[in-house]
Amino acid sequence: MNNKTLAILKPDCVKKNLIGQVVNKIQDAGFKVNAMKMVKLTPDSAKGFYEVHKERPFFNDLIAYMTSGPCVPIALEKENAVEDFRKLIGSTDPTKAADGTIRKLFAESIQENIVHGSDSGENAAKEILHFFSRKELLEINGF
Ligand code: 3AN
Repeated sequence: MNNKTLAILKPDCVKKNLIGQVVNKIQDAGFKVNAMKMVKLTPDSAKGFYEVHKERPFFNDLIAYMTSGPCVPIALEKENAVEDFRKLIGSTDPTKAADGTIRKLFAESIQENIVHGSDSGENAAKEILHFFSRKELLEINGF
C-alpha cells in the first residue's frame, strides 16, 4: 500500500487551536481526507501505538504527552502518501525541519512536534486500523 498514510494532529496541535491550519496545509499539498475523528488516547492505546519505541528513554514522556489531551487521527490518501507526507511535515526535530514544513512552522520541540506521519506503507495500514475499524472505514469511505 503506497497511497495511504496516517496523520495524527497531536495534543499540542489541538491545544494551540491549529487543527484548521494544519488540515489546510495537508489538503493544499494534495492529500485527500479519507477518515478523521477526535480521540483522547488511553495509556494502553498510546503504548500500543508507540510499541516500537518502548525501550527508548523518552517513552514514558511520550506516552504522558500523547495522553495529555485529545488528538485527531486522520487517514489520508495520495499517490506516494507516506513519503510525501513525511516531506510535508519535516524532521522530527523542528529546529532541523526544512522551511515551509508543518513542524518548522508550528512545532515547539522534538516531543511536542504537532503531527505524526506513518513511516512505511505497512505501518500506515496498521496505524489506520489502530484508530478506525474496518467497518467504519467501509462505511465512511468504501475502503
Ligand atoms: P517521527 O514522528 O518523526 O516519525 P519517531 O517515530 O522517531 O519520529 O518518534 C515518535 C515520537 O516520539 C515523535 N513524534 C516525538 O513526539 C517523540 N520523540 C522522538 N524522538 C524523541 C526524543 N529524542 N526525545 C523526545 N521525544 C522524542
